[in-house]
Amino acid sequence: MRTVFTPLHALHAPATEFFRGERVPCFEKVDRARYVHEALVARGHRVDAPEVDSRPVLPQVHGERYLAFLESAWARWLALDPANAERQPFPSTWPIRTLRADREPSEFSAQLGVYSMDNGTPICAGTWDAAKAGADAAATAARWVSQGERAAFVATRPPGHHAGPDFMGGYCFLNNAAVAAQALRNAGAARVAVLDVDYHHGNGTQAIFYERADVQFVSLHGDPRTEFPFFLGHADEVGAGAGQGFNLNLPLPAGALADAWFDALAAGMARIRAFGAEALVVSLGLDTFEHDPISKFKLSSDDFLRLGERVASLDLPTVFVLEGGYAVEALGQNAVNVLDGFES
Ligand code: SP5
Ligand code: ZN
Repeated sequence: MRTVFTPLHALHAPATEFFRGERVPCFEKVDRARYVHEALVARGHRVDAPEVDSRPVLPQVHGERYLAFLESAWARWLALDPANAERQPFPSTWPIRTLRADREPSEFSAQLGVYSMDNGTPICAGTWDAAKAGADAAATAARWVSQGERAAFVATRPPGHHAGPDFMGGYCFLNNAAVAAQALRNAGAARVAVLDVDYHHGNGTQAIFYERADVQFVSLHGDPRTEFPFFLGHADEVGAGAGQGFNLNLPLPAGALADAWFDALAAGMARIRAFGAEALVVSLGLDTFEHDPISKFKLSSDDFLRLGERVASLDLPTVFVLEGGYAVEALGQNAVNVLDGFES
């Protein structure tokens, strides 16, 4: 399969995140993409650099103010205090119920609260450049597929599916899957389906397309009653306005086994067929793996071959976008199993 990878992902290398009140090393590590890249090369997949600028697509899926904030965030953090170069900004105040997000504060740390859904998504000096390179990679894969490639894989980090129209969160900054879906639309696909198989609900992707009838969002994920992102991903979220009926959430209990997961996949795929999608984006999180350190589904490495086979049966031009997956040493094998299953 044609794949797109850039070493610029390594510019996003924050040191720590908060976990149970402590700072711990980030789960979303630079090594994730290194392992995936190594496995792609070892198993004979063609790897190219991004060759499309995603800038024209970004404002179609994110707000301009959010984009401007994200691009300038590190410089503004440094402007507060040069010693901040050795520290990471985290939000500490959020405009939740009764507070106003429409009056954007001028203070950087307050804006950080406006544009973040959690305090688990650290920014560092290279975050914008890495995230932008990842979005470029997604736009590149979409172009290849719209020009006739059967499928392409975006081997990128940081991930994207928690990033909403105007906020970051869940280790995500720019929504790469949304960029790919929008780029496929721009290239002429009338209807695009996004199938999100990450352990966590893709709240950002859902929010971006929630009122649209041209992009269907279908997600399998840990039940938000117990699993991050907690505040979206329930089965009663079906889309709104023109988008009503084009959003399908299939939450499964933490601990769900592979058989239940594949049954839900079949239900999601039936809806994609009924929608009449002309192209498919797969938000390929591999944190459904049985040994993932932060997730609770039980898929084996062989199950990822099966996943690839099942997705191929939709017979659609397909862009795979890497999302989560924190069992780092197994990530390359598991990701490439999906691609090899797809091509088998
Ligand atoms: C893209 C993606 O997979 N983002 C996930 C973000 C999850 N952030 C919250 C992590 C909280 C970890 N809770 C772990 C419990 C382990 N016992
Ligand atoms: Zn995830």
